[in-house]
Amino acid sequence: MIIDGAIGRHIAELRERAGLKQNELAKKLAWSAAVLSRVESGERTLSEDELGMILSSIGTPEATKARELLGRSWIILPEPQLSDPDVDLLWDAEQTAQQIHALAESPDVKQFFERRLVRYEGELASAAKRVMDRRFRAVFAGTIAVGKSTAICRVEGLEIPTQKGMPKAVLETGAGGITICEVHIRKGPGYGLMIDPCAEEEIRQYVLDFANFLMNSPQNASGGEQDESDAASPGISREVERALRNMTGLRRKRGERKPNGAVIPAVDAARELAKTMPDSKSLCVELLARMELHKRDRRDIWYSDTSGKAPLEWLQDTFEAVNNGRHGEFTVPKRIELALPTTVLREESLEITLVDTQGIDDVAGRADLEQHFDDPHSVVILCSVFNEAPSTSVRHLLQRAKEGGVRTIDTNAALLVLPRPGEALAMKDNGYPAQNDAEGYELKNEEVVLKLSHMGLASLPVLFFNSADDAPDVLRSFLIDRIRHVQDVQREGLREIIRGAKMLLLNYEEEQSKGILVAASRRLSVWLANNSDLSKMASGHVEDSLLSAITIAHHRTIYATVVRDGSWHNLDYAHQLSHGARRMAAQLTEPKLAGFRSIADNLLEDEQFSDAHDLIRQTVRVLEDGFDSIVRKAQLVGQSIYSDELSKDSNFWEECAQQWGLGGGYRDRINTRNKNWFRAQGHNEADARVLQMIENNWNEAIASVSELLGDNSSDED
Ligand SMILES: Nc1nc2c(ncn2[C@@H]2O[C@H](COP(=O)(O)OP(=O)(O)OP(=O)(O)O)[C@@H](O)[C@H]2O)c(=O)[nH]1
Ligand SMILES: [Mg+2]
Repeated sequence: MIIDGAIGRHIAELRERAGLKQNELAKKLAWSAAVLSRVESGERTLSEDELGMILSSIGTPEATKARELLGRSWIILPEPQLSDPDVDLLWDAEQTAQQIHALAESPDVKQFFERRLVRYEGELASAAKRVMDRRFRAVFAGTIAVGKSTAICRVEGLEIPTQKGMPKAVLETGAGGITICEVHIRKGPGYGLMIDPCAEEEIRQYVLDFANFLMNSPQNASGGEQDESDAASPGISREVERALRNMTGLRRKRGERKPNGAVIPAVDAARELAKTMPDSKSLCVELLARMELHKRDRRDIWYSDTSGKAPLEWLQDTFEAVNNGRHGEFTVPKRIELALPTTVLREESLEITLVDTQGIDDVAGRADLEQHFDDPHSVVILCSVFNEAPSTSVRHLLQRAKEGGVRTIDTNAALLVLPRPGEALAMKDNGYPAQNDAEGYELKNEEVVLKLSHMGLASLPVLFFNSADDAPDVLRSFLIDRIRHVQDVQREGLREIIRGAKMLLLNYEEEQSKGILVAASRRLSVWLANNSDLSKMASGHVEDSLLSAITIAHHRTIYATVVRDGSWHNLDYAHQLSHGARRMAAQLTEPKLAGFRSIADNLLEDEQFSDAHDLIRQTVRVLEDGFDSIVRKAQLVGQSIYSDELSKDSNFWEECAQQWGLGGGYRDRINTRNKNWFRAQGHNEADARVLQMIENNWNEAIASVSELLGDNSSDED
């Protein structure tokens, strides 16, 4: 076997840790130092014998261990790297999987065992894959201007010192509405930016909205609701409007008073241009022409020392230019990746990406934020201002995650409270002000825990972090601890499966424990038989989440989504329907899952069933997997109701669009139309489709559990 050059780095590490210089080891091997150097740099491959010689010449226990590791043959699981800290756990999983596989293949294995063996093999493979994956994301989400970008820059040292006050953050920060899209900070070959652009159609729609806004005077541009912020354009966030203005060169100039008293009035170049245009379509064409999108086709840019700037300064300038549409070669970004040559959070054993998100300006339930709750390798850091902690949008996101059946909130979410100087000291204890920040945090923490416990989330980890004063290590340790905790839970999940699989291998030989299996199976089967029917329970409607989102959304947000036929990231019909469907699924099946778990827990606490513990745990996992897959499928059904039917109903969208400008009650008019659509003849089956899917899949999940129990519970021996 020829060993891949990638081993070279590992050899160099082992040699260095053994205190040997390259030439010393080369001498022991009777090789030239040049050959060893090529091996270590990965340029020269090795035979198995040569590798064995190198490792025994290094001679440390670590090198002996590496030799042992290299002797292992991985058949079922992918081979982990030698330096993988979980290499022994994974090997245990591999060996167990090999035994399980061999037994499942043997001709005289009983069917009941075979089903469980096949299941174990699949469980081992997927849990091992999860443990092996070291790519984690820490996603910062929260209201605009809460300080997400500032905190990320603090923790990662992406700061440029200033003469006084806070250092300047590399990611642009400001008074809110700054970060234009999701920004991923990760390790790369150097300092650089890569962008995923917005689709042309999306940009065209932004420009059209902007043009419509410019053609109408601010007074006419409202949905009839009185609001002091009506001077803003609907459909485009502040971040995007700023980028469009910069790309078209149509800026606003503030009014000015000269020292001689003369007043120069404010000028909005975009409005001036609009005055010369016959209608918004022509204006839209003119704006698009000015943007010169064909020239904005660059997708990445890298630092070179010829720029004459220090790397962080260059990164800051370039990021700001791209984030504001001021860089002539870049278009409106949908996602920016910011590469650093250094290891993120200085954690060599992990590949961490820090994700900065666009601040929540209105509806918190956005697909781009909520998708992260479903990723087992993401920790969602919910950011809140101090005084409102946990803020409404954070509570809203947590509430929706709970009702959507996310089972990993406790492990994969955390609350980050971002106090500004002085806020903690303003806290009072029995009327007396806090003596110091720590005491202020403690007092606030009591309030936070109380609010979280009302939501059933009292154990959610909380950190108070003042980006201006606190050491970055505090936040770094918190983030690493969160990730480590997720890893521990994933490892424990794998261990549980290995233990169970080993027990099954043992039980297979020891038929005498069968009586216990029969008794345990019977109890579980009786419960399943009594709980398979979901149909009698109320579950709400698929449109419920959409209706409540519209109730709380700003009328401009609603207008913007309606003119985009419901497809807009700030208030997305498809996403709200997905969530509505998912909520129905969780509402129907979660209590059942909890019921099954409590029966299982009773049996697990009972020592007389100890021989059946692996069977009981395996059935719980099967039902949990079934539950997870039901909520995800429900989401897809919700999505398809939008994409297959609602999005195509042009009359509906036209009617909704016409509701703008008809005076007060805009939200109600839209929601009446939403309700009517779902209650109208022919659309009525939306709920039925979701319910049918839930029922079928729940029955399938129950059937999978029963199959594992089957032969035992019916076998009267
Ligand atoms: N004094 C002080 N100011 C802070 C602190 N954290 C953030 N700020 C300021 O608050 C403002 C908003 O911070 P950002 O980091 O831009 O907030 P954000 O959450 O990224 O905002 P968006 O990207 O617009 O959603 C900036 O002016 C920061 O300088 C802090 O701990 N202390
Ligand atoms: Mg920001």
